[in-house]
Amino acid sequence: MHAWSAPTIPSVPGTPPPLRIFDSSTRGLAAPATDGRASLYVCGITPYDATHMGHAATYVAFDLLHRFWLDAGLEVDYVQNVTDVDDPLLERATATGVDWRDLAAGQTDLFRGDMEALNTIPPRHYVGAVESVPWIVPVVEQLLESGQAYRVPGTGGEPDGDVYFDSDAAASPTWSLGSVSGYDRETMAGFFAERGGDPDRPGKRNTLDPLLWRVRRDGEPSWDGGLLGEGRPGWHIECSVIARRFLPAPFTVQGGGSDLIFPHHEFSAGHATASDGKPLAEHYVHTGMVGLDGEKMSKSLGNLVLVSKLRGAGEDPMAVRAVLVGQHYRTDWEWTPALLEQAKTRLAAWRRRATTTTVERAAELATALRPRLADDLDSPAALLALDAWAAETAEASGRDDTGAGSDGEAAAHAVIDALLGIRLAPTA
Ligand code: 5CA
Ligand code: ZN
Repeated sequence: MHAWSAPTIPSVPGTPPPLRIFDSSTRGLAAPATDGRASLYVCGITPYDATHMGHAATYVAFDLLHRFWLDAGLEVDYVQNVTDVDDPLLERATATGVDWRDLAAGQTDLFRGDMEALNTIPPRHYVGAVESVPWIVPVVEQLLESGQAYRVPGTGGEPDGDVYFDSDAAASPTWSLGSVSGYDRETMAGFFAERGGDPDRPGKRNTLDPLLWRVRRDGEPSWDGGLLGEGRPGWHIECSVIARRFLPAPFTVQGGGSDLIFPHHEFSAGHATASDGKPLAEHYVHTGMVGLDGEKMSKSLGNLVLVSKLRGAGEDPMAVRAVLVGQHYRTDWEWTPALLEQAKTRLAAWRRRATTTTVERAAELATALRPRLADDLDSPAALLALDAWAAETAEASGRDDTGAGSDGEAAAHAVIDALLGIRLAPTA
């Protein structure tokens, strides 16, 4: 499916120091080896409700990584999916009397508009679950054939033949249960039940085994599954197959919110390794959860601050972006209206200061921002450097800003846009 319009990324003289970023699978800082290219897969939305601040924070965080790599002169292959068929989407469609396809298409469109307004670089490949079904079927067939998947007999009203991943049979030196999340069995069991798993389904070999293929049920959409029979894919195999199809094995960074560490990224990796013996990704990077009034912001709870609502109310999307960039990507935080007000004040100060800056001072700004971003994407520190720059007067900084003018302003705008994705120039 199509993504959204790509913004122009200004190029800024100079290069950043090497990146160090926190890898949640090793629980330590990693220095991704990139060799001129980097590849990124970020788990996309399940489009049954509009983009909230938690989604926006996650995509803006990976947009900072994308921009860092571009600034380092790398070619970046970026893939994002859309889970355009899944239980919560189908449930919402039924509850609201809307066709599930219309619900998904409408919400995906809203998301595109939000991402564009927030100045995020689109993925090169934006891929829906529905369009990936024909690629998923042969992978599940092969997992069955190699004994790393099994069929579960029908019981308690469920039909025969759902296919599950055999976590124990698939264990290898490259992947075994817990190797991506680092969680112990008890923690995994808790998250599995909480996040869409079905530990109590009779006939499973390991209660944590996830669904690969759900055979057709009346009233649910289904596709030709070859030897699997009519049905639809499980969630983790979707991302595993899409990532493998468009990115190298392993690719550089698997990204998403920390709510995806287990079971989603654990099993996306497990499925890929069971299929071809290779690790899914070199590094796993996860964003903290954004909350509202003491709870995780989530579509299922309904406690949402929507990007589209703020835009509709006339808020500057760059102020929203400044709130998001002002938080460290790994920290859990709470959205408050005060944060938006603060961001507006900062943004206005940066805009004012840009008009008095010189090209030379703008270059120094880039030199100040880059090491902060290289340090595990410390964007709050980068914004403090912007505040310090904005607080400077020509006198206080001991320099003569008489050389300032539109070149200096354009240079400052370019630095702040290229590295942080914050556009200071008014948009048409
Ligand atoms: N479609 C799947 C991923 S394949 C999914 O999790 N969709 S989602 O719509 O629920 O979330 C989309 C992205 O936003 C995921 O990366 C998720 O981890 C992230 N996310 C969801 N809620 C929050 C939140 N409150 N704070 C930060 N990130 C969040
Ligand atoms: Zn995913």
